[in-house]
Amino acid sequence: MAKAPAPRKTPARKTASKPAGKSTARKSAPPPQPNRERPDEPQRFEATKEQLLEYYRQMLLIRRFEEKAGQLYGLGLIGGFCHLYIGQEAVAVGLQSALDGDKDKVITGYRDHGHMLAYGLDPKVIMAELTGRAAGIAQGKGGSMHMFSVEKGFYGGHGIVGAQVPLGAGLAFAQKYNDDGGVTLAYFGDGAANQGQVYEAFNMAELWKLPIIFVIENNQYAMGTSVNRSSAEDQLYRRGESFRIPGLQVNGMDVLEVRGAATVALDWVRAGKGPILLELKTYRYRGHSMSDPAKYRSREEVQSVREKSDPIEGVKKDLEAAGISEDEMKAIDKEIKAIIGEAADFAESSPEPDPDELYTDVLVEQY
Ligand SMILES: Cc1ncc(C[n+]2csc(CCOP(=O)(O)OP(=O)(O)O)c2C)c(N)n1
Ligand SMILES: [Mg+2]
Repeated sequence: MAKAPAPRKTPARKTASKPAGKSTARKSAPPPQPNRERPDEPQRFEATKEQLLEYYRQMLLIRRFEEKAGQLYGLGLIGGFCHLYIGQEAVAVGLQSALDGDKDKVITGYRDHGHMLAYGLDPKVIMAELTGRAAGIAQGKGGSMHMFSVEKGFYGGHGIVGAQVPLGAGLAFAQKYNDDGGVTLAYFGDGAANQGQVYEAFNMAELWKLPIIFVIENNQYAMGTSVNRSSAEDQLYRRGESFRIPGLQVNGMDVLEVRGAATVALDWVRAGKGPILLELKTYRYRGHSMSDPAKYRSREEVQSVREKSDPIEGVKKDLEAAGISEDEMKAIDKEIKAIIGEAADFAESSPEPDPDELYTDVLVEQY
């Protein structure tokens, strides 16, 4: 019978501090395996009547809120920057309606009012923040771009393009570390997708299999340039490929398609497979911010998108098909109008912060 080979001895590594004979070599981690599995092809979500009505209600709430914010800005009641979400409503509503509000987290850039509304934050405190009032969600000191609610799992509101992406990876790291089952949704724009820090975050997120969904809101334009003019790879869902992060391209003007993609992405991440990237093809109707001459596109282009692919008109067709009458939809419109009117009245009439508040909330702790 052949003798079993003697176990191979690992040669001892010589170090100055340790006696020879004991290996101090660190076991290196196995090389990462290629991520060959692909997520399922998303299906258009089959919503119940109640869900459809809820999506319609939320999208309309965002649209009317943003229209009112635009008016208040024109009246000089809102200062500083203000970026409206009109046209993109189906993205935040379709994705966030699939989240678990108790454990999931959301982080985004400066175009943040819609995401906050879609995550159930009170329109009154968002509007009060816009007008710089003490009752605002950041006590009137953050304004349009810097809203935050740890309580609701909403981590901002960030003015530095792309900065929310590594911060989002940090949130997901904490979720994994604490093993709390939560997922982070990190939104960023097509312009932000060309930022270097985004790719550092992609690398770490995939390496550590963090529970994060990277969401590129491709509204076709950054500040004054179209995505096609500024991006060597303009199929943004492919941007995670060299990090083995799978990507899906989704029609961001159809709330049910968005909701369908959310299911696939959440299943992927919750199964411990690491990050996934969603590119939502959408469109912003208004200028980049309130002061945008919009010379990079024609009025006809905007009009054509409004006529052919408006997300609210789209869901109305689904509502009709589900047997919801015009009158029922009108009743919701009326209800939303009242909520927005109330939020604007509140924002105009509540007091500004006390001047002493200038010195609070500057640092988390006292030094
Ligand atoms: C690091 C950094 N660079 C530049 C800016 C100025 N800036 C603000 S928004 C923006 C365009 C970003 O476009 P995109 O990511 O497509 O988002 P969108 O505004 O379309 O939602 C730029 C260049 C900034 N705020 N931060
Ligand atoms: Mg953009």
